[in-house]
Amino acid sequence: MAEEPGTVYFTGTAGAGKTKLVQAFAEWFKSSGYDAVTVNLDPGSEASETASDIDIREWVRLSDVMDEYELGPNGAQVAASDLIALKVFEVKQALEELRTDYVLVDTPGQVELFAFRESSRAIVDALSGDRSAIAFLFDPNLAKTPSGFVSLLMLSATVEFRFRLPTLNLLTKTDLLAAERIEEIVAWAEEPGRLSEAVTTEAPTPDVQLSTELYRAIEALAPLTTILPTSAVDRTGLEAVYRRLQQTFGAGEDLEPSHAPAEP
Ligand SMILES: Nc1nc2c(ncn2[C@@H]2O[C@H](COP(=O)(O)OP(=O)(O)OP(=O)(O)O)[C@@H](O)[C@H]2O)c(=O)[nH]1
Ligand SMILES: [Mg+2]
Repeated sequence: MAEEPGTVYFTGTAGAGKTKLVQAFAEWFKSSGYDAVTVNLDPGSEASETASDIDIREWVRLSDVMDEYELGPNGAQVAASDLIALKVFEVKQALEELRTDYVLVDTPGQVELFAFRESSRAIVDALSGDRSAIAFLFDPNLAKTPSGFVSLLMLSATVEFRFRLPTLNLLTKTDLLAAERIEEIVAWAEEPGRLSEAVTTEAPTPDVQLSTELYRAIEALAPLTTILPTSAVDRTGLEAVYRRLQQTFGAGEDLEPSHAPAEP
């Protein structure tokens, strides 16, 4: 077992599939014979409290914050994200009691809460060390149009810029997409020319300067980008994500299974 576990923060727009992917990935780890611990950092999560090994709702719960501070759900989310930072020591202690190779962290529903609050940076710094990464989830509902894809690419770059952590782009819910659509989205990530062409075809703009600037932005972002197709339903791509994470953490090799894989 590595000295320090690899910690992966799953983030993305509301409903992108964070909670379900964290759970599917944890199950994949277990059935492949590796160790993983799940942490829920979403105080408003509706998932069952037993679904994560460590759950922030033990300390901070959105409905309580709404009542106590007389806030609506959005204001309460903002207040809760700062209250979570005050409980990070408790979370860290709980984590240290569960020695593991990987920590999979589910983050609050709205990406801007995780990306833009200073408290998130403090939480990430406190919970994880050098072996940390972000999995940025592309919801296929948005990612299937060229303009939606570009918007997510920019959001992912913003998250990477805020946290300065290696960021993996994952397309989620691929069981809902036809194979050609998945291929097309993967190609947009890998070939900026195709993406720019698709954007211009989708919404031709008479503003030449805007198209040129947008093209430049895409060219700057896209060559650094790949996107891995995943599905929490049929488990597509989970092994590929694991291999990419191992490379990111500089481990290169796969971990030795810490116990025999479960019999199918
Ligand atoms: N078909 C399919 N549906 C999925 C998959 N992953 C998630 N979903 C569905 O998408 C919806 C949102 O999934 P969640 O995992 O709750 O997404 P989330 O990003 O955690 O959502 P919030 O925390 O509310 O922002 C749910 O209805 C899930 O059942 C998937 O791989 N395939
Ligand atoms: Mg969720």
